[in-house]
Amino acid sequence: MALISTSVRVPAWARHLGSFGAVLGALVFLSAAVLPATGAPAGKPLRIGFAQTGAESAWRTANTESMKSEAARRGIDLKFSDAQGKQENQIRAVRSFIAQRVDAIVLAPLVETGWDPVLREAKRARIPVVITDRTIQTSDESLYACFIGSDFLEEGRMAARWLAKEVGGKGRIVELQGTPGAAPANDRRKAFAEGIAGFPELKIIDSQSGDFRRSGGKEVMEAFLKKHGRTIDIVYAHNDDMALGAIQAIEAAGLRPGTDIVIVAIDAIREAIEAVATGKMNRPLELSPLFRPKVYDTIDRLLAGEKVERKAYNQDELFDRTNAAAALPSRRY
Ligand code: GYE
Repeated sequence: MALISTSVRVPAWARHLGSFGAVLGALVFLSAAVLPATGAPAGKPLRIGFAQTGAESAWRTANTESMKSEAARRGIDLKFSDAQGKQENQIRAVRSFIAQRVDAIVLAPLVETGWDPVLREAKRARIPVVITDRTIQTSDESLYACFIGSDFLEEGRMAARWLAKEVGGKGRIVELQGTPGAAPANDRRKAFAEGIAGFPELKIIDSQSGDFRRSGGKEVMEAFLKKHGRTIDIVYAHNDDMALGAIQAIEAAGLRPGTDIVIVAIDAIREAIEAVATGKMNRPLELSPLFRPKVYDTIDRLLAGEKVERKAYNQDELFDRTNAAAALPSRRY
């Protein structure tokens, strides 16, 4: 899988800081003498606020854990906020980080829209915001420093490509969507639909949100099974947790997941790779890895006045029955 990245350029937020740029420049100059490698003033830990979406999935829990442990390892004072799946909580968290005058803010935006006002407040306070994991839609790209995460469109395309080949371009699909309005739900849906468009006999017969949760995947799958019975050939789930919930529903209905119903999902959490290895989910998964060290490295560079990539995409991997078992021993989440 190709690593996609845009060319390196001055972050837009830095270009708009005006006279602050000069101050930043002076600080950078001084930093050689008085600042440690992190970019924080000598003796003072870097203070970073992290506004997390919630704890909806195993991927998310691993993501939180990775951000926290890496912060501890680096001696960063991480202010962590769990928004419990509510955008208003995340906005409130960002506001509180601004009030605390943190050095930088990391935001994993629950949904794509509605961030401009609070990002404007952060910009006014001259606090760089790194958007991680999920993308946003904004009318002003200068409101955040950079994005680090996965390419969800590419994931949707990969899933479609693999599936079309595996089932010979034929089958009735039910789709378990992620959280409504979230970038991974929007993009994985769109790219997958486009990817299968060239196969007239490969059809999405139903599609509903399971909110990226295991319980959601189970409930929606139960409803799909009730409605469509044995006419379902394929489950396309926007994440593993929903697929694992769907597996429970399929087994409860007396069907064999992975055999009677093909299951394609995204994330590659340990349990899903195990399911692939045992044939219950004998379908590939695309991986959104633990990429947190990259976030802190990027913040260090931003605070040191260095250029960073505007959009840095992680590399996704594909798992199927040929490589799932081998991947398990080194799997950390
Ligand atoms: O796929 C899902 C999580 O934004 C990439 O959010 C992330 C998604 C991931 O809850 O499991």
